[in-house]
Amino acid sequence: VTAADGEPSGARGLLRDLAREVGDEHVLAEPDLLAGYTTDWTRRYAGGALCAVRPGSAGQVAAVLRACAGYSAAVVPQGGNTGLVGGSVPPGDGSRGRGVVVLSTRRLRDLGPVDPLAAQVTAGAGVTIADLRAHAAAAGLAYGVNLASRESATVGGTIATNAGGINTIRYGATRSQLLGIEAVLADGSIVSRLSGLAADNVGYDLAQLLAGSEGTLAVITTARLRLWPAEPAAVTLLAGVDGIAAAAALHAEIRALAPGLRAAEYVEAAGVELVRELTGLPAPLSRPAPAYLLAEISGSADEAERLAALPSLARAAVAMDAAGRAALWAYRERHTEAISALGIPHKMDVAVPLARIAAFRAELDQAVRAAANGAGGAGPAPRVFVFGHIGAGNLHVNVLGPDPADGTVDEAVMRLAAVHGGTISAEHGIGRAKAGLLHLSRSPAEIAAMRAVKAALDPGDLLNPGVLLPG
Ligand code: FAD
Ligand code: 2HG
Ligand code: ZN
Repeated sequence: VTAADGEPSGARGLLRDLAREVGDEHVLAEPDLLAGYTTDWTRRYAGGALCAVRPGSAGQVAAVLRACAGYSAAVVPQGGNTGLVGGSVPPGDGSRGRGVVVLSTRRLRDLGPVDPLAAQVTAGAGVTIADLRAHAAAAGLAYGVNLASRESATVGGTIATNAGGINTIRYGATRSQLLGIEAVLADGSIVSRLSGLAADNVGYDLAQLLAGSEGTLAVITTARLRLWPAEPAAVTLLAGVDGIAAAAALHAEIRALAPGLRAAEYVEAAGVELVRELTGLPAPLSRPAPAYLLAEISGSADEAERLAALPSLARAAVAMDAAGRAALWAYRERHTEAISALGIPHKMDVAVPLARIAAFRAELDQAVRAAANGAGGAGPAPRVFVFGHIGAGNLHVNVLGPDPADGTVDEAVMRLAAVHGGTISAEHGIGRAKAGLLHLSRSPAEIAAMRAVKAALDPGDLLNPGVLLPG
């Protein structure tokens, strides 16, 4: 291991100790090896690190945390590095003179046999969601979380962010799948409860405390997860609608008819056009619409036929086979990639009550324009893309144009969501991106309680300092 220049004192000693614990080949300090660990998926967040370390067991994670604590180095836990709020990479402004170590969980890939009696499985933190889903499917069961980053996002990362995704309306977010956890606390102690008992009522629920903790309380190493009966999709449909109010109403109409509704997603014409430019896909419908509702229903063929006959679905593309369904999903799932191909976006992930979603959308463009101008945005008008999980009231607002380093537009969108009774984070979490705006969605008493938990479990501020809680 070669230490880089300009590193804090003690760095060489820490690199040596880490190599002794996990093996030289799992301590990456050379800039070209380190680069993939220090910049996030969006390219908006990046920072320097002493090294990335890749422990291969909970015991090695504990040894890494003890070594880092001994040198007062900060630790940034990282799974698939698909997080969208800057929480999986080191801070851009350094860590107040502390060295930073990225702790990658990607080697923690044990995947136990599916327990068909309990419908549960035990999975290492580094297992990807795609691998977990395939493993469950091979046993005739399903994992409840599904998201476009499935090939890279990990079990540990999705627990740490309490990830949502396209099936949240049916199965809940990641915390609803979580039955037990093994994790390493900042002092190196290992807490482990992986029995998966459906009835176990003994005190504080540490697994649930870690769901959504964003790497600030512990490093998750293994999880016991709930599985669901597999429900083959009966139909996927993409319906043209006149706007967001119509999309919300159509989703409610479908839900009333089809209890197996498991995805209700929203896209707009601008985003669909962008996806088409990237992918070469044809227009989804013969007559373009200003917006679209993408719905997926599991159930019987009868149900699918009843739905297809709905007059409000006259303007819909309907697919019942896997290839046709995947083609419709591409219009929705390739938004993130298509937007990133144009530049570094400002990404907001708000939710508002469905009753307020049309009012929020109506005020959004003007709020973004005013904020961009207020920030001295003499450049081109900001481009606003809105899409998301409308069944959960969750809208992704992506803005291209304003300087990625300027948070004025981000704050304006989050304030607008708060004014409409919404939240600043529906599923991506707070990370570094929104820590300063926590007060828009949590009261001073709630923030004080969160700080007390953090101080009790991590008194030395070892784990992900600056993430989730404002510094
Ligand atoms: P990382 O990005 O590596 O880390 C995320 C956070 O978790 C960081 O704060 C990190 O410190 C912490 N962390 C990671 N592993 C651990 C661990 N083992 N122990 C403790 N802390 C840990 N998110 C959604 O919610 N819904 C979506 O539909 C969705 N779609 C996406 C689509 C695309 C194309 C992309 C790029 C991202 C999407 N995301 C979505 C965001 C992202 O995939 C999720 O936040 C995911 O949960 C991150 O998992 P990860 O393994 O990549 O974690
Ligand atoms: C999605 O639902 C993800 O596709 C990503 O949560 C959202 O790119 C985004 O802003
Ligand atoms: Zn999403």
